[in-house]
Amino acid sequence: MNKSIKLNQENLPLLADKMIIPTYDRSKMKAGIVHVGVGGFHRSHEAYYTGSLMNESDALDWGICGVGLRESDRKMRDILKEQDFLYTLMFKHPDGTVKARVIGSIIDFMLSVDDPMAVIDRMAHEDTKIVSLTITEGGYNFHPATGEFMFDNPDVQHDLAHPEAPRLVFGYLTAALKKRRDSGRPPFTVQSCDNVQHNGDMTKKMLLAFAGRLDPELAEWIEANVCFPNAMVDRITPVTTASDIEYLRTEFGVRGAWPVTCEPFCQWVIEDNFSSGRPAWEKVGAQFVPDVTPYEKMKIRLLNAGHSVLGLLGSIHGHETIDGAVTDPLFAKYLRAFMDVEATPVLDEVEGINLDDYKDSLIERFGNPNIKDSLARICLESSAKLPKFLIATINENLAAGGSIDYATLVIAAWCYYSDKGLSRHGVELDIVDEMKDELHLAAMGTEDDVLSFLRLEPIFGDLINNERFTQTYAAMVQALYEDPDIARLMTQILA
Ligand code: CS2
Repeated sequence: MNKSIKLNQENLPLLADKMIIPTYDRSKMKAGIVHVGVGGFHRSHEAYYTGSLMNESDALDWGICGVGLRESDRKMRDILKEQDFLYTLMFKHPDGTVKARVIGSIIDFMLSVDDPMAVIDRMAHEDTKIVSLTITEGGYNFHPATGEFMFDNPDVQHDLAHPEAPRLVFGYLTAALKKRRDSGRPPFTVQSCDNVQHNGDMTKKMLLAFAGRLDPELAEWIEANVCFPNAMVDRITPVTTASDIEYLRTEFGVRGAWPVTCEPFCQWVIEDNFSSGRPAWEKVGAQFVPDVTPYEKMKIRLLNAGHSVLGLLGSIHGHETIDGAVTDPLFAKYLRAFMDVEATPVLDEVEGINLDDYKDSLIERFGNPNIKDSLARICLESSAKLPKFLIATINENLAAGGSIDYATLVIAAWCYYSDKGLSRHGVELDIVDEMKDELHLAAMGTEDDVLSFLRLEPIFGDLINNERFTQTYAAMVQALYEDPDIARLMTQILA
């Protein structure tokens, strides 16, 4: 293909024979949704569902205005703006087929660092019916062990002192809801799209804690009037690479500066609890259920935890991607055993889902050779992920007298990883974690005090007081420090 077409509104008709494009009149769209955190996942999930709905029915009032709360979001804003907020989503099938479509549901993007009041006004605007969030597990600012809002976070202190120019999402939600209440406007729904169990309840709890400190009456109004639907979100979305951009240009003839790639699978299970209406996402595959609890627990404890098992053990072994790890027979066997022996016994029944089939499908999805999901992405911010994904399973098995070996090895591996930052071959691992320094410090003490890592109370709570756990952990961590051949330890546990 010698001539590529730049992705923008004007050129859209030229792309119609290459991929699905928005067929609706984008000039008539309103921003019914303000979304905080426009990363790859939002673009492969909520924005995808919303764009699909617009192609199928009249939903033009549900356009999305993106919001970035960090300076680092500027690049995404600039690129999307340059493309009239259009981008390409490429679906990578396991057989090598790649399908693409242009998503047109995003119509604007604001950076709070440029103009915080403009973001508050946008959320308070009468067109806005939903404020949705993809702010990652760490963005909720809850103490991993106690689940309470962390007021000692310096950004929270800043936001309490400067409610008109906040840094964190809770400051924006509070200021915007205050405006709505004061002007007699109905509230928007606050919809979390993160991998946090009971993500709606968690968002509500955190927001009420923050707003309550600032204005207790407002907090009461929020509690009585604002809806926070819980939801389970799922679509594996690796980090976009330079070769994805190149692929889009050479295979589809499209010049897009920041496409998103994802797996074909997609799931969104939502509690139908919205204060000011919602898009008919069920028309394009979302499921509305009365109680999302069993779905989200199943997903977090099997998929996300499964990812972390492969991520940490695989990094030490020297694997680089999820498909690379899961097609290694030892890792596949270990993952399945972790799921069957430790994760499943503490799960509830999920209506309409056969857990064996679900686990089979996860292993198939992980094995998709075209996704190339890096272990570095999976291990990103482990301190915000593992307490809910994995440590919760250990705690429940300790209480029930169940097996803990498979998950405990992952904690021992996490200690080694945080301490040495190296694979067993001595290859340096790129660790990105808000708590990187604390993790490193705690792990570093292991050679003198074998339980040193577990003294990180915000992560492990009182696990250190459980003798069965500490004995299992100590033996594993000692063996790993003597010889980081993780495969040997995995084989022993499987035996
Ligand atoms: C991953 C998730 O970040 C992680 O640890 O497990 O991003 C995962 O890919 C998504 O939740 C899939 O829906």
